[in-house]
Amino acid sequence: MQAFFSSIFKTNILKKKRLIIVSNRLPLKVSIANGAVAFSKSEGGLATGLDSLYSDYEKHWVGWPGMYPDNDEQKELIQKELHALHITPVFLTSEQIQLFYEGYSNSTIWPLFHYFFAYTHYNPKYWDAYQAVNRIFLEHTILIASEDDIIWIQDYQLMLLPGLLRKEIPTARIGFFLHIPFPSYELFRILPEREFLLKGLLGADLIGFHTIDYMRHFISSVYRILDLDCKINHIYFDKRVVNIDSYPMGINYDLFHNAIERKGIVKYINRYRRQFGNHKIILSVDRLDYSKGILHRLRAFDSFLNDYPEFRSKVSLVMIVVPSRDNVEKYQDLKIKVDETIGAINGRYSDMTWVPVYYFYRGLPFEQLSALYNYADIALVTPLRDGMNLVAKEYVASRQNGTGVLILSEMAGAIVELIESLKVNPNNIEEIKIAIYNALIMPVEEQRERIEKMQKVIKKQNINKWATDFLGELELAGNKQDELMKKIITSDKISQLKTNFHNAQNRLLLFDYDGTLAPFANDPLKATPNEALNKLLHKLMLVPNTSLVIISGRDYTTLEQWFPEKAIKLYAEHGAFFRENDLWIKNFTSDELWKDEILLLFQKIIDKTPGSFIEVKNSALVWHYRKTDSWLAELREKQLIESLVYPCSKLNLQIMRGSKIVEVKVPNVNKGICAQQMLKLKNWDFILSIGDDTTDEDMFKVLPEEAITIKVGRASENARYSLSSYKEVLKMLNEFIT
Ligand code: GDG
Repeated sequence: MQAFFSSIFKTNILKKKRLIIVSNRLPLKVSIANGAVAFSKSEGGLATGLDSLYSDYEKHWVGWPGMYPDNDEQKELIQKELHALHITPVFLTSEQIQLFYEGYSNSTIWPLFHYFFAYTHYNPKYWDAYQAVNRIFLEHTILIASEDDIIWIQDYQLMLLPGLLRKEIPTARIGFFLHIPFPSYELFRILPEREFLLKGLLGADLIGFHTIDYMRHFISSVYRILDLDCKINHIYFDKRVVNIDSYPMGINYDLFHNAIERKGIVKYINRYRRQFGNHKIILSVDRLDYSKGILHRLRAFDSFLNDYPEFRSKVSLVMIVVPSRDNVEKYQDLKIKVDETIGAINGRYSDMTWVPVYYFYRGLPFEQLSALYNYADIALVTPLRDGMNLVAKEYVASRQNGTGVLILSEMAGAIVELIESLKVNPNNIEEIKIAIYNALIMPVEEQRERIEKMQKVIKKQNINKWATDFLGELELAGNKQDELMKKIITSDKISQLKTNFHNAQNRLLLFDYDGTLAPFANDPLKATPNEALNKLLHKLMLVPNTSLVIISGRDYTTLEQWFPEKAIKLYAEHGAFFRENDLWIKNFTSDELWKDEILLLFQKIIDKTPGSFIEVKNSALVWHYRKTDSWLAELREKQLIESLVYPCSKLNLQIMRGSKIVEVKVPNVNKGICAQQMLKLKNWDFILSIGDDTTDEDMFKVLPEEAITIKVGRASENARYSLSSYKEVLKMLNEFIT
């Protein structure tokens, strides 16, 4: 027993970094017999996977022990024993398990995320319990976690926990891994609580999925449901950047590959050899679950025996079905159907010396399972949906002599890596039937070639690599997060800046307008400065020796109308024009002949993109897509830029991507040039530059190091500080003048 736990909780006393794993279930089962606490391993992909995780961290585990203590004494006894092993048990009542685990987790999320829409069951009580239990996990986690710890939350039962934890321990490194598929937006959007789940997940610094597809679906849901700023695999949420990536979970390769060297396993293999003789064996191993495609598989085997009678008496299917969730109705129904189907097949085909399906409705000890992996000629792994599927990998790893055939569903995450398997659509009975036939007649050389290639892949991408990659990137993401956090201007910093502002002799204020001093409006003409902003700017202008400059992408007619006070220096169209006294001066040399050709290209895109439009400026043409569906906008943006590259290089024009815009403009005009012109005018001893857009980066770049550069929204490498929105900018500036 002690050996089992020391293998889970190998700690390195030299490095003290603490890793707290939080999962619904602990990697062990607890029971009480004769007043003593007893532990045993628990089955399931996650427990099996993390069980063999070795790392340099001091590891702690928080989770449900899988039982209900009879009284407080028992609870305390379990707690004591588990605490000594760095395990914090979360005790839940049977009602909580019924509503949170069997309910929201397994009757709502599980079916929906596995594309079993019709099985999805709603009950407001489920959601209440899900929230309540996530909070209970929070309470237990914060009892042991501190801000220097790494907290790694596992799976769909705890999707609210990252957000809850983030509020309690804002600087902790929080990671989340989803072991099941993340469904397409079209399915996910059905959930009434979709927004809360997404926001809960976004409390993490890093969210991991098994495959790129799940990751893509998640990002698409975030885009569409929360309308957040997403850049490739980074999502900007609540002043933080959340990283999203795929980490295909692996297995303990050596454990399975070398298992055949164990005496206990050889004993079983010999026993099977005696029993099955020359019969070919097809193996299938799953938890009892409708997502695993057990019935389809049986139908395919039935059809195989029917259509290839020459294989009767020569091949048997060994089917291990591990009992699971037997309190959920759908699972009870499935069990009955599986029993009936197997009974029917065996009744139809078996003879005195041959049984077509050997059925075990129980979990087998590791030795026996491993012996079967070694003995079976074929593994038939055909889930209708599966996050990853570790059984497929374990079978391949176990084939030390290189023979064997893996038939694998294209709906399992594992298919991405196991491309040398015989790929089948698990809904296509005919295809599975033919795959069984092809597997049975596959020459040994081909088997070896395929198995060897797959072994190479899964040997490398093993469980340790999975955990190390995830944790390494979580730490990196956390470090980057710290850097960004340092840039956020605190109220202390504002007081200090205010003092500097008032002590200065010559002040230069360089402000962008949209998104910096005012919010974005769907119709750009409606983003007029309001009275409060006008008052603020007026007060700033009245501070002696202060030059207030607005450098905007807007055309000069609009700026003139919005800011008639001549004391404000205005740069329009990113500096293509500037106002001097009453005059607008052109700051570039090219003509406007280029516009017709470019307009045609813009028009083509607009016709196909509802909600987008063109803004025609003197020095530029702008395509706006703020109101367009984000995926469509992304596609059209790419198409537009592709079509612009050649004409723009021919006409010597610049293509620029901004905040929900693509702009084509004359060259040698940018906000950096405006800022440089202003720098030359005086010996400024207080320079404040604020902007939210990529075009403002040019301004930040040219300013001296001591300038106070502030990026609004997502922090930028070129700006020293950041503020989350225009509201905070206004708050800070108001502070300066009070
Ligand atoms: C979830 C996702 C994802 C099974 N029967 C016995 C036994 N097992 C072990 C296997 C394997 C594990 O249980 C099953 O793992 P899977 O990956 O196939 O499936 P889930 O339990 O549904 O796991 C899944 C996984 O999380 C990891 O992220 O791959 O997609 O649904 O390791 O060996 N072990 C023993 N006896 C059995 O009878 N000893």
